[in-house]
Amino acid sequence: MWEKLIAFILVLLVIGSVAPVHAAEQKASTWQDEIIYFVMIDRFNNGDTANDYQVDSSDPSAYHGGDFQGIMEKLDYIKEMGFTAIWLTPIVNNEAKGYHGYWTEDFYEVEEHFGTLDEFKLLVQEAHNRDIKIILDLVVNHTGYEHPWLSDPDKHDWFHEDKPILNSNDQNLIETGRLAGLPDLAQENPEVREYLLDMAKWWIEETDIDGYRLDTVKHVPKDFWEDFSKEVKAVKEDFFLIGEVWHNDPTYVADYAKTGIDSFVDYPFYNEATRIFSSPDQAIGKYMNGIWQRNAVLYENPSILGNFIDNHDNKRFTRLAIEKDQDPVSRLKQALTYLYTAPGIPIVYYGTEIAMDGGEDPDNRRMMEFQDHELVSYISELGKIRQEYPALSRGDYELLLDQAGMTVFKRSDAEQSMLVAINNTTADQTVTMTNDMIEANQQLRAVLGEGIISGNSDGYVIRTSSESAEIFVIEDEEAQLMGMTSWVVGTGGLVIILGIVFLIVKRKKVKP
Ligand SMILES: [Ca+2]
Ligand SMILES: [Ca+2]
Repeated sequence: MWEKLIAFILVLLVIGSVAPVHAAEQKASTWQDEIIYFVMIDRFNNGDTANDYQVDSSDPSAYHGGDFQGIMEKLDYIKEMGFTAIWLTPIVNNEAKGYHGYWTEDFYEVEEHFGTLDEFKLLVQEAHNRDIKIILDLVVNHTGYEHPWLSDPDKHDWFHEDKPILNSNDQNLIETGRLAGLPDLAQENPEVREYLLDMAKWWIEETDIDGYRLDTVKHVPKDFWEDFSKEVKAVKEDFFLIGEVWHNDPTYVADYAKTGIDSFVDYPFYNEATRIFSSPDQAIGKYMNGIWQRNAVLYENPSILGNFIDNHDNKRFTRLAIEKDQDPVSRLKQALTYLYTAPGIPIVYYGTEIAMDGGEDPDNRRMMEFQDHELVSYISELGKIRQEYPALSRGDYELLLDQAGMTVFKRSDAEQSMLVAINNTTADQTVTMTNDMIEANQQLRAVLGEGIISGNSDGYVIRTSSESAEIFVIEDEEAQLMGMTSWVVGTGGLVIILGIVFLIVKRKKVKP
């Protein structure tokens, strides 16, 4: 009986110590907490040479051999870098040379270079087993150049007439013209619309993917996207839609949020971030703060936008830095720090973690080389920090200090406040955060970087070396003290309970 009592007390103790952690884990899963790794399937990892049909790694426009099996083998690598979701380029069957996936030949078949439908399902399952979500790239604007429907007399009205998009301000032409000469689907035709909606729903039901990255959104009419969002989101709870509206005007991009698309790859963010961080001494604060302020007005939830510094359609960030005679690794560290601490979902393009070089498409799609690299560690560290401190993914953004090449901003939610200091200059900097920026009686504990900064009568003095960044959690000294007290009390309580158990057992033993 005593053994049972002891076991019961021990169970209570275990439950008591585990419960708070469990509660923290149960926070509502929303997409703003994700960190996305973007993979071009053909260029990532060749896990199965049996599907290497006409592979030529010396030709940048040919298949290089990457496939589902290769991604599966690297899921742990992706997970360890702190990513929680993977965006994959389209997997549908493409016509010859469609290594990138954007030249559809059959909307319902899997590209044979990548593997089979069953292999893809397994990839999704293996990702889910690791708490990684899968976002699939989907193209509904156009087909490949030689799609069989083009020669099918019954499908004549499935395409718009062949005309190029010569005027980039003519929205009707943007929607009905041929992008890069690609056959443009007529979504206003009810048969086409139904086909595309059924297809989009089928992939979710069949493979259990978690989201779509929608290609060429601005080339398809908004009323199609309204139907699309409604129908597709009804298939799976919390299904995520992130659209590509490639435009520099934030109001133009934001107008598509009315269609029900949750998020967009933020090109206005990309333009400013790459310009500012690809060389030192550029002003940061006012420009990046401007992006945030505009987004905060334009979007219901600006923290769900997708931020990036690299993608498959633009020169790699490394190339931008090289063109300015800069060291790409230190430039990337600055840019990545901002990417991971600013409001918005960080999206990292494969290869950025090894500072992969690359000019315009297709040079920006070189085959991945897996290697130890300081940026792999740096990204892992940033990922850990972003996951550990939700204020970075959910909190407000407040610019505190903005001087030539140096910025300090605060990210706060109801639970915590973080301070990010980015020294984008080639000199060491010392800045003081006055008590109207950060209240007195607090301390800054570095989570990227080292040490604790206590305040003095002037405020908090932050010293940063040239081209470096630090992230702090702002802690209330009083709260710290209370935390210590509750720990002491908690530990004391445990000692007392164990003492009682000990006495009871002892008493039982001495009984005749
Ligand atoms: Ca292969
Ligand atoms: Ca179109």
